[in-house]
Amino acid sequence: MRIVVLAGGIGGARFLRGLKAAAPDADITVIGNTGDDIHLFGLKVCPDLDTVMYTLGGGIHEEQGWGRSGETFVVKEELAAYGVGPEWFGLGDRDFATHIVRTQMIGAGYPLSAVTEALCARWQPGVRLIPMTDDRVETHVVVDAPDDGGRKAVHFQEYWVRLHASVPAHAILPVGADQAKPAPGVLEAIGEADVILFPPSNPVVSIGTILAVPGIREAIAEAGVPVVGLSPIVGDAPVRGMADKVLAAVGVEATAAAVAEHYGSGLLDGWLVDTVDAAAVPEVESAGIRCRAVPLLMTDVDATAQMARAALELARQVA
Ligand code: GDP
Ligand code: FO1
Ligand code: CA
Repeated sequence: MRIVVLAGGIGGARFLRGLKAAAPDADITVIGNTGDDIHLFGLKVCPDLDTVMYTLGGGIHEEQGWGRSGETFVVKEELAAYGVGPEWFGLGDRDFATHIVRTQMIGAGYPLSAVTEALCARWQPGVRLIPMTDDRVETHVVVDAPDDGGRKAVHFQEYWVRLHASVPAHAILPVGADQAKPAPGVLEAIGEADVILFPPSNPVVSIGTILAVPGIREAIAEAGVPVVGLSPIVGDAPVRGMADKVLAAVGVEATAAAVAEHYGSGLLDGWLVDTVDAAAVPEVESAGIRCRAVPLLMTDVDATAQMARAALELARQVA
């Protein structure tokens, strides 16, 4: 079975670990979000691709969910001693090596998709990980600019890591997405898929950004195979992160049903909500999306594998 998964960082990566356990023989292609990417200290950092690669490759900081296990921050401290920031972004020494290799290869002319493949040769994630695009896309968030009473756009990482998503987000801008092309292999994988899954990733700044690359949404809608998603919203709140804030910025309520309707029946065939949101099932079904309520907390790999099985079962039912 060929499965295509659109993934952000932590939610996508943890789901993939369960999917691999549930479908060990499946051929899994992951289309990763690169809208969170940021250039720092002359290096290209790809948080969501790295989170997937480290999580599936056994190098992730498990409790934190991002960054490397056994990490140290000597380089960051030394940069700070020179007065070189930003200090608010925690790049660790082990992680630095990944960004150095990536930046060096890009400088030598390799596209990000080829670089990601090379990095994965070390980590062996057990899936084919492809960035959504080789072109530069950066998610920016429009916030208030208190100094002049107006508004300004900040990089998504600045909104999330420096500002802790504690200021109102007025708009989410996937800068460069409209000019971006799907990376080699993306449309082919979608066209050859037996099933397409949306893990419980952020619907706006992870999956929404991938879908903003011209051609990807259309290819999924026209693939003619089941498209099944799992809600990142449980009990009217994100399990973690800022999905409620960025959903508000695009005018969508932070409920499992509203997220399904935001994707819409033109894209989604099936949707899983958590058992606490079972009351949302009729609303989702009346929007033309088959819906089931099952436990959706990724507390461990077994529980997550159970979620993946439920998604594949729903895919069979909507096929
Ligand atoms: P990020 O890039 O690290 O923010 O990760 P993703 O975009 O892949 O996923 C973030 C989303 O995962 C958030 O909106 C969370 O609510 C959701 N999430 C995290 N853990 C769980 C979980 O155990 N169950 C569910 N249903 N969603 C989760
Ligand atoms: N998240 C934080 O909350 N603080 C950090 O300092 C931070 C650094 C960082 C470095 C590398 C990396 O791959 C991820 C990092 N993250 C950090 C996580 C990152 O902001 C998030 O995973 C996402 O991009 C949000 O979706
Ligand atoms: Ca992310």
